[in-house]
Amino acid sequence: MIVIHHLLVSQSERIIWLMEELGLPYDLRSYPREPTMAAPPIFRALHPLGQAPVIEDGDVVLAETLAIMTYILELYGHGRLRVVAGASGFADYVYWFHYSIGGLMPRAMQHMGAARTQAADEDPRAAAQRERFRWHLAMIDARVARHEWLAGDVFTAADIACHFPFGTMSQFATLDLSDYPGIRGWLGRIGARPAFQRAMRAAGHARDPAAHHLDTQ
Ligand SMILES: N[C@@H](CCC(=O)N[C@@H](CS)C(=O)NCC(=O)O)C(=O)O
Repeated sequence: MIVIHHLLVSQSERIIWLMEELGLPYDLRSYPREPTMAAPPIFRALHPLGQAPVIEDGDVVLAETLAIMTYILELYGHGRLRVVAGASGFADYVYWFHYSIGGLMPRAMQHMGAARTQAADEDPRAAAQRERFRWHLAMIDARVARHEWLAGDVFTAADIACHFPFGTMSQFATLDLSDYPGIRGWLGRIGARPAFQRAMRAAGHARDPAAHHLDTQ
């Protein structure tokens, strides 16, 4: 059985969610952060970079969210939660899946860092960063306003991969989605998924971590 090493309140919840969506069993080991917010030493013992998530599957020890998700989907997904090569929507699936951590996460981290800095308001570089982040929000909003899910009509791992900045991460920085009804609708559709609800409970959340965006609808 796959062991998921989960750092509480972190990106590793995506892996729990993926397993719940696939209906696969897993052995969940959850750890709180250190007082410095770092992951505890077990993560460094598992992988040189010492970050979550990490999974173990027999002899395989694997880090890096999208690597883990790809590994699970390819080995155990039986074609579910992804668009196979050649099928309609394949390019969209590949784009949104990889955009999640290649494009969105760095921007969202920057946004979170800037939102915490008081000087950010007067700093023209911070204003430019905010503007850039709005391009991302507008792009995602347009996509999920026109399509039910990021890859098109079908929920995929791309939705799981892109959700984190709008859920758990957005609890720690101001993220006003009032101008983005498409994103709020998408968050609502995700929040209604039983597998998502089970996963968030297992990950340690008392409620949907994106619920604060939906309260304002
Ligand atoms: N690119 C990595 C990033 C992993 C990462 O930043 N993990 C954070 C949790 S959100 C972490 O372990 N933070 C604690 C630390 O760095 O000590 C991935 O997508 O898996």
